[in-house]
Amino acid sequence: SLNEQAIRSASANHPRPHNTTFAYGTAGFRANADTLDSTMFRVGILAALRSKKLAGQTIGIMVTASHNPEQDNGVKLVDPHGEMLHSSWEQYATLLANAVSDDSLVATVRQVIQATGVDLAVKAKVVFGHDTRPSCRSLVRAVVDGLAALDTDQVNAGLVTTPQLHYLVRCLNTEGTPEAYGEPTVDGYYRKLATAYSTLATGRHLLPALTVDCANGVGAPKLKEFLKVVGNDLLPIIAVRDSTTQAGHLNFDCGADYVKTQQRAPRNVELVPWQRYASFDGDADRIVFYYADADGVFHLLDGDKIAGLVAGFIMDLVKDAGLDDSVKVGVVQTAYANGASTKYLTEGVPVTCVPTGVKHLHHAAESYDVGVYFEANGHGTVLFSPLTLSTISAHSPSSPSASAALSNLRALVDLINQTVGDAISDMLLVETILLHRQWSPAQWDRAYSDYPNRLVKVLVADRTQFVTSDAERRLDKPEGVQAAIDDAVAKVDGGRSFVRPSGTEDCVRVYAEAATRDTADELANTVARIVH
Ligand code: 16G
Ligand code: ZN
Repeated sequence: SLNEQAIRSASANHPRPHNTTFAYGTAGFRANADTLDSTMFRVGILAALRSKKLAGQTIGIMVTASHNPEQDNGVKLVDPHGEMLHSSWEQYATLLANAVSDDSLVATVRQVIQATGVDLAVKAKVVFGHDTRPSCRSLVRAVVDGLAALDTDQVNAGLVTTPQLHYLVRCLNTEGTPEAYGEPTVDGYYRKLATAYSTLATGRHLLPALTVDCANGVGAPKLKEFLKVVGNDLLPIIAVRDSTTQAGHLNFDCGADYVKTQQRAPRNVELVPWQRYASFDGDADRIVFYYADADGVFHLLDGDKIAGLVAGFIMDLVKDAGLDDSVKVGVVQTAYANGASTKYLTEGVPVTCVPTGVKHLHHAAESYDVGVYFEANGHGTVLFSPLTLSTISAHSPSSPSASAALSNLRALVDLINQTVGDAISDMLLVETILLHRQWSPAQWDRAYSDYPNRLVKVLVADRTQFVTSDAERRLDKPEGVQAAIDDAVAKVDGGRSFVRPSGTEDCVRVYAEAATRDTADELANTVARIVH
């Protein structure tokens, strides 16, 4: 039964701030850390309910605000297979977070139990972790109080990257089954990746070192822990922006989001021409690569470039292994993918476009035998369908070269974190491919040239008035706006533009692409004026 008194008295220690409403959005709850204590407590309760609803399977809680400034924090829930919380439960997260008093919280818990058919007799199990933000310590305590109020079995994963937490959830729920994903410890995660990477890298001619900007976040200590396991001789890496103890440094003038949106190297990182660089974001679930040419011009290798590199490599392995009749590769993108990447990919593979947000990409990728998904911002991974996994493990190769391709394919399956985008795993994937191809970043970049593009933010009175369709590429509302955008686009050579309400900020975003830098800027400004 429900211990209402336990909830009520614990809730009294985590009062809800007035004049704030919370919404569980595409990336969970995210706000200034000072406002989040009650929300964390309530997320603990929700995770316990979710676990009970799913027959006591382990649910994950990650306390992080990713690339947001250091003073923010946030929290997201992870479902048993290591994927994002099912969207049907987001409304309950929002309801609980906004209950105005201890009593109404209890009533809301009752309401969620009723609506979802939770069996209170089931013991709940939850694993939780956090990033390097100074606010995490007290916010995690609030989560624990929420878990305790429902007498939950807890696993404290401590300081972890977001994808490590997703990995742990999947491992804990599959341990001892035929679908076992790995040893449910962070050490097990390192060993799994290190073994796979060693298989793929051994015997290859080493490339010059990769410099990794860790965004002064959790990726720094975790990358170093991994390097101890894998050893430096197969993976020469120089970690920079790796300070997690100095206040205000997290994500500041560095990290994947900074590099992608500013289109420049982290501040004070001097790019040596033609060398490889990569940036993680604050919770290490995104990565972008870049380099400078001989003139010092910055070149970004973003999620689109990664998708092309990865899809091409996997298709080659599948073919060389003799599996190209039974295993089909597909790519999933969003409307933000550069048009040049879509054109390039479409020549070789089926490409699907879905709305922004990891859950949409992940879901669409599941419909391919091998689904490669990346957002342009550097979040992405590769999913192998269950049938494909058994095909790969049962296949007997017909030649020594087919056999070599097959072992590489098998190692690749282990190298890739299939629960969610993972900066460390994606870094290893890219490094593996460059090693096999013996490519410099410029050779990788040669596949296609990005069309000039511009992203602008427009503040509007009410962004909920903006309703999109066709994977966010068209505006159904406000009426007439799409027709005006179409007119503007038609006047520009190579023009493409779309408008969507942000899921994380109170604004709408305008994206525009065109044949030249100037016309792309102009188109973005024209469309911004149309929606304003
Ligand atoms: C969230 C999404 C990210 C997306 C971004 C777009 C997840 C875990 N994260 O951070 O994938 O790129 O939102 O932000 O789904 P926007 O809606 O403000 O443009
Ligand atoms: Zn992130």
